[in-house]
Amino acid sequence: MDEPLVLPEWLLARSPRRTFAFDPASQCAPGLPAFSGLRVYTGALSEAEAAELLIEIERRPFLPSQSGKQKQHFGPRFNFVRRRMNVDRFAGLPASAHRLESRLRACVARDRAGDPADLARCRAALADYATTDVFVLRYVESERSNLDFHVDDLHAYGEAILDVSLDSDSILSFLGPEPGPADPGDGRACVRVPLPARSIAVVYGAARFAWQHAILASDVRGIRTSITLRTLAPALRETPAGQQVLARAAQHV
Ligand SMILES: O=C(O)CCC(=O)C(=O)O
Repeated sequence: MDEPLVLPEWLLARSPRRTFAFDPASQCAPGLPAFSGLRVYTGALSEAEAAELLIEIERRPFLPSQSGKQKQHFGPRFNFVRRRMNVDRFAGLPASAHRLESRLRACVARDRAGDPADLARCRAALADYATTDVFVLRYVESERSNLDFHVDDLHAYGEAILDVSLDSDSILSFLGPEPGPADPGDGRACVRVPLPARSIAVVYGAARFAWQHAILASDVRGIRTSITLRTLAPALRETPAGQQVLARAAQHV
């Protein structure tokens, strides 16, 4: 984005002195070594590839979603509160999901940046990953669409989460855990991660499990379309329903 990484006032009030920028060249937040578990690959898709994905997305209907967003979903449905999975209406994934997974894997295979232990953790998370769930989200600036801070459900989904940005630049904000007694008075750290159009990000490790993430309404310019790819949690994969999900995820719709 052209503008500096400015935090909205309510977030600044929560974390007055603890806001850090993520640097994709070194795959870390240089001011905050404790933040780990995120890699962003800028330019991972060509303009033609992003345009083709958007055309494919436009052919399918969007449904209204929370916080002014619209969505398309492919995968089993979850009742997160009751920890129930329903496979009935899951027929398969768009073929592009597997291509995006392969592209991310190729980026990670070439990656030499940052802390080798963090890179090893990323590779381990991907060794245990096969896309079973695709969420297309559309954000509209004039609707003040946003994604509230959350951790992706741990019972439903495995470690690695892949996030593809298609048509506009945005920022993914991460909010750290409450500081412990040894770290009093500083508030929660916030890491601001630029997600340019045509980038693919992968979240794992601490960023996946210990930090919450969000897309703030003030970080949406025009229309933003993202594709989030997830895998079934390991414990679910071993169940008969999980096996069905894996088999259906290999089918194309
Ligand atoms: O829209 C995005 O880029 C992020 C989506 C996401 O992280 C989520 O749905 O949990």
